[in-house]
Amino acid sequence: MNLDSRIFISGHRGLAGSAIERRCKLEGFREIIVRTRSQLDLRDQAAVDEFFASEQPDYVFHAAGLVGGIHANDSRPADFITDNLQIAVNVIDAAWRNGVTKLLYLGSSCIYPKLAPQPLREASLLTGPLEPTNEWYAIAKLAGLKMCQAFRRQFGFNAITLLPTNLYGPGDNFDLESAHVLPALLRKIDEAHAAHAESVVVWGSGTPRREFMYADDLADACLFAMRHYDGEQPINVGWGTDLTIHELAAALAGVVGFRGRLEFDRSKPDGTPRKVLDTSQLTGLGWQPRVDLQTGLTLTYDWYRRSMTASHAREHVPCDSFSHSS
Ligand code: GFB
Repeated sequence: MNLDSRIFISGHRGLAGSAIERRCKLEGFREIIVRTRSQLDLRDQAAVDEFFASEQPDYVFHAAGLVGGIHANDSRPADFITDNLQIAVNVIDAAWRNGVTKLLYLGSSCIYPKLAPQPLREASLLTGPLEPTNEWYAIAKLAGLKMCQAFRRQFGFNAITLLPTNLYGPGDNFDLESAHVLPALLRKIDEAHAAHAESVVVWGSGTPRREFMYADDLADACLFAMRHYDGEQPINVGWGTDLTIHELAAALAGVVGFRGRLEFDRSKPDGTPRKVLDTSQLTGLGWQPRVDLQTGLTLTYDWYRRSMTASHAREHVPCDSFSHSS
């Protein structure tokens, strides 16, 4: 891969994809190809084939997908399995068919069996029942992972898979119904603080444990793996350390400066009790994450405040003096 390589980043407006695009620009790549969902619907096979035939990318970072937190996954099973299957099949097939040199496919730590031994090792994939709240998404992502392996075996296509832990950072989704836990709690705590509320509601018992990695660290791992890993087996990407949802909420309250109470709504699902990754494969190749949780939370909150302030400013500017781009 060199600075004139043609690089397609699918899902460049998402949390992972936007971090990968940010990193590729920082490194000075001159041919970064991106498409919004309205420009290219990755569920449309003919459109994807036509895109790859005309754009001829050399490398693909596949970060697109229908993603969401526990509530979104649990309430939209058909969307999560169908969209993610269609996207994976279309992109992987068209990439191989159009001579892409190497494709990096992003899975997720939530595709492991619900009760796999912790920390999660890549060999545990497909060894037990999945977490019911997101098995639809997990099955689709596992199918994409298996497709990468099948195209390597049958056609020699260099497709690799990374399995990141729960990500967070600038560009995350803060919609309370579809968001992951970290951005959802950050927003709820920020709004409780601004409203001088006495408490904030945390879903579930607060006892599940989660691992979190700053999105720019994932982008760094993606560039590293694209350059240095050519194996068939998926590789975990994370810190290998976790904390309870309760501890996360307390850490977020500390960053925001909220001193109210945390209340736990046990009518909401806890999901998988724990999913901390064994990161020895990737560290064995020489990669380490760099942004620790406290630093990452502070950076994310700073970004969140700036982007909320900007959007409020947009809302209050008379629309004839503000050009709306589609
Ligand atoms: O990030 P999250 O929604 O999904 O985390 P998973 C869910 C955990 O956080 C559950 C608790 O234990 C929730 O009870 N939680 C507490 C909250 N408050 C909130 C809140 O306000 N919003 C949310 N969303 N959770 C996801 C998968 O699993 O992991 C996705 O569903 C994806 O497919 C992602 O793979 C990485 O971590 O349980």
